[in-house]
Amino acid sequence: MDVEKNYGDSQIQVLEGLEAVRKRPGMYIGTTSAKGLHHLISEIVDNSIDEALAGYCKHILVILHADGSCEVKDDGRGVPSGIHPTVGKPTLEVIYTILHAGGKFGGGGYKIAGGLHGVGASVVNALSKRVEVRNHRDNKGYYIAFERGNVVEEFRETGETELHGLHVRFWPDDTIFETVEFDYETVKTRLREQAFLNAGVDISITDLRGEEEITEDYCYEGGIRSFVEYLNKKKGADVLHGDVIYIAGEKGDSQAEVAMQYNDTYNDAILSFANNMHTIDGGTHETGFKAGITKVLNDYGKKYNILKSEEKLSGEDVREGLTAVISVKLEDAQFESQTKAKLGNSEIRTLVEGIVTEKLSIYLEENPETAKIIIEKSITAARAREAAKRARELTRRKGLLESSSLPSKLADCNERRMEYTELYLVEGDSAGGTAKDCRDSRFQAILPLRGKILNVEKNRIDRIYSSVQIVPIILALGTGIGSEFDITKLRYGKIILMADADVDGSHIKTLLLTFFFRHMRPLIDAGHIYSATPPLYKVYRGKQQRYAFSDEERDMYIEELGGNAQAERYKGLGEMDPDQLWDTTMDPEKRILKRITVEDAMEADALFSVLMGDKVEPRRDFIEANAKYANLDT
Ligand code: 28F
Repeated sequence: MDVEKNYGDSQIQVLEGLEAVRKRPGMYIGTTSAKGLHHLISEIVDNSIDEALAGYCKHILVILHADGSCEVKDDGRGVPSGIHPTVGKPTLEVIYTILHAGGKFGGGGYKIAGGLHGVGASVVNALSKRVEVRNHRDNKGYYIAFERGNVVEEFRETGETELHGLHVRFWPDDTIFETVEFDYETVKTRLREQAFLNAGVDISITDLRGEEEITEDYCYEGGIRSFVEYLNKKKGADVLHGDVIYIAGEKGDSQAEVAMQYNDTYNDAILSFANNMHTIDGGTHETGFKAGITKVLNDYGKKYNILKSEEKLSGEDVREGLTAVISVKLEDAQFESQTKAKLGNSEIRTLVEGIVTEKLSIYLEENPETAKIIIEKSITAARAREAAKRARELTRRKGLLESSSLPSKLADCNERRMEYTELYLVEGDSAGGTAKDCRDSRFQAILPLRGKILNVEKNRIDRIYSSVQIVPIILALGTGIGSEFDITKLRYGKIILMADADVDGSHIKTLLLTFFFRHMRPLIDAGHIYSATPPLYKVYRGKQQRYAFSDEERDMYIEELGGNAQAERYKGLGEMDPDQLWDTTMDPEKRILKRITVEDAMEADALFSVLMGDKVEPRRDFIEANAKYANLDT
């Protein structure tokens, strides 16, 4: 860094003509598509950012002018104003007309922290119809203009000024680019990204092309921490821990920083950058980061016995719901892959993995609450993944799920058209028997589920797939499961969970919902899953009777029937006789069905962890919260 502080006019490197750039633009900016066009802005802005990183520039303004040009202004020191000793021309002219070796796409080095200000400026000049440069330094203004890379207005002093910094306005060459129209959103996104990556640098964009002037301003003191917060907010996700975890370190000339925060979704969003360039294809910095967090979380889980000895978190597990930004700065960055968007420097993997391993461990030790949240999220992911794997294996098991036979306990209905049919999943053989007796067999099918309930609290989800309760359901629905799941094969329009209104009933519903959510999610999304609502009380006086679905209703009926009206609590479905069950719970004319909805994936993510967690209360709340009153037969 120090070397670049005060270099004079003599340090410009290898010289080359600009014709090469106009002949083969792709070599220098990758493409002449819209992407290449926008790259021009980045090339200029990058120079301002270098000046900001050197500590001399705080504001960068980007203006999209109505005439199609783009102007970039910074408030740095401005370019040294003298004559370049070896070239014998003004330094500003040298920077804009002589191609520097080692451009990004020509192979070789990179400018950041390397003190190569101005790389890229000549490329922009070569590919622009016109470029005007206004330099402000030591209270004097200077001006020079170019067309297609050639000087058209000689370098001159323009008088006194209070300004400092460089202003560059360029008109991209429409004989080179497929389009010369800048896209506001593209520019804005890129600039905001740069503001995140360079903490404290204030970057604004102004669009003067429309009827109304638009200006947006980006400056983040938090840098990539703010980037992570922004990404999570944009997702609409709830974060699992308040603070963004921030890790930074350096070795030799290389610096690395990482910001990370978990949210309640299933997906990860890991963005990586090398020298402020987005490395879409990842590379060594990303690999190092992933290896680091996997190791740290496994070690932590083992150390505190949160992970059982046979359990191991995979990379995927520890990344579920993770939003992270990795930014490295290095000299001599090597880019691989077709798009040159993959970092290849192997020393960076070591650096990033090293700092993550060391500093994330420390962070977790110092923040045990956050640590617990993260590790539990990862364990949930691991178990779900394991369960999914078993589900797939299960489908492969011939003669079980692939068989076209229906489960023996199923009392099917006559109607074959799915839209008209209902399948009642009934807790317990005795209630199942009652339901079979009273149902309308034209369209109502009954599948009793074994009495003894698999306790989701105490059983890993993989047990569910071999469970005597679940397999018959899969067979009855006809859809298959896992990768073979096919909703068009669904045999019933409504799948109605009918369980007692007690804790056991709640458990079996939880189990079923967990299962549907994870492996037959489209059934929930399409509104096929319902919950029946059996009454809580029978209120009677003589021959008159009422069914109450709440305590309030019970009290109301007691009053209504008057005198010595009695209320009797139904402890289970099995206590009702067939007529009562039909009247209260199964008759489409009278029953209350609650449709189970999953509001959106985000919300469901969080709810699922609740379902899989150790606490019974939130799990029960889930069922209640997600059972919406649905109108009959809608
Ligand atoms: C709108 C684009 O390009 N800003 C720039 C500087 C500052 C220096 C510099 C640039 C000098 C000899 C190369 C000033 N004082 N914005 C920009 N700001 N280039 S480009 O120096 C270039 C070197 O060879 C600068 C002291 N050192 C450097």
